[in-house]
Amino acid sequence: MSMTTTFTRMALSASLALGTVGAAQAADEDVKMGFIVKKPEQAWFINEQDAATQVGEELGFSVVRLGGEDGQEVLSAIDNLNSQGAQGFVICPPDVRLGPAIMNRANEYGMKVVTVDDRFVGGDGEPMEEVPHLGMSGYKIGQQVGEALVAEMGARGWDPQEVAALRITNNELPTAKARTDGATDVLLELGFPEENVFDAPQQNTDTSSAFSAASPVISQHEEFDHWIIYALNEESVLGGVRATEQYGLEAEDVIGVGINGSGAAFAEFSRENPTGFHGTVAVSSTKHGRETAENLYRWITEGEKPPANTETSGTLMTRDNWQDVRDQLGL
Ligand code: FCA
Repeated sequence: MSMTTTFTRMALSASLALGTVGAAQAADEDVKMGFIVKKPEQAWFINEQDAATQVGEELGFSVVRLGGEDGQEVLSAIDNLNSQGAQGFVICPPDVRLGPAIMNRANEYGMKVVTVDDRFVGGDGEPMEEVPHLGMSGYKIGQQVGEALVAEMGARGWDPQEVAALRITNNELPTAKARTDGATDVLLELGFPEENVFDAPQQNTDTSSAFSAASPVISQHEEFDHWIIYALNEESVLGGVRATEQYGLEAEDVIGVGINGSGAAFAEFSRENPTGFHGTVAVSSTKHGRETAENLYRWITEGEKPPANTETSGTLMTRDNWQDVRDQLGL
C-alpha cells in the first residue's frame, strides 16, 4: 500500500470518525415517536401514519405506527413505546374520554403527547386544552356538507318536503356532533323540514356500524322515495348508502355526502356506475399526519410546545373533480 493511499485512508477514517461523532450526538437525541390511531385499517389513518413516517424520514426521526382500538390497547401501546425509548406520541384516541388516563400514563414516562383528529375531553367534559391538538374545523366542514346536499337536491329538482334526511350520529364524539350539527343547521336554514330528519345513532365511526344504524331507520320510513345521507365521515355515509341499496333504492334517489376524502371515497368514485355516494368534503390527512408529527418533533428537540388547537379546512370532492382535489391536497 502506498503512502498516499494510507494517508488518504487515514484522512477518510478521520472524517468518518468525525461523522460518527456527529451521528453519536444525534444518537443521544435520537427521536422516536409513536403514532397511535383508533382505526388502523381505515384509509384516512393509514395515510396519516404514512405522512408522519415520511416527514420523519425527511427530518431524521422515527415513527412507530400503532393501533389503539380501545383503552387497554392504547395503554399497552404507550408501555411498548416507552420500552422502545420513544419520547412521545401523536394519538387519535378510540374514545376521547380516555384523555386523562392516557395523560397519566404518558406523564409517568415523561412522554409528550399531541392529539390528532379527536380531541381529549377531561373529567369536566371540556376539551383538555393543555394537550396540543390538530383537527378538522368540524362545524364549518359540516356546513359544507349541508350546502352540497342542498345544491344536489336542487340539481335533481327534488322537493325537500318529500325528501328524508338520514343523519347518522355519533354524539359522544364532539367533532362528530359538530360536523352533523353544521350540516343540519344549513339544511334547516335553507328550508329543509326538520320533521324529515331521522337519526341513526352509530356505535362506532365505521361503515358497518353505520349500516346497522341506518337499516332500521330506512325501513321505518318507506314512504320516502328520496334520501339524503350525512354523518361524521364518508365511511359512515357509505354504510348508509349501502343500506339504501339493500332496500332497493336506486343511486338517483340517494344523495350521500361524506367527510374525509380518503381511499374509501376514491374507491367509490372509481366504480363504473355512480352510486348514491355523491361527494365528500375532503381534508388533507397528509397534512394532519405531517404537521402533528413535525410539531411533536420540534417540541421534543427544541422545547417548543405546539399550538393548543389548530383547525383544518375542507374542499368538496365529487365524482367529477376527485382526482384534481386529491392532487391539490397531496393525497
Ligand atoms: C374522526 C373520524 C375520522 C376522521 C377524523 C378526522 O376521527 O372518525 O374518520 O374524520 O375524525
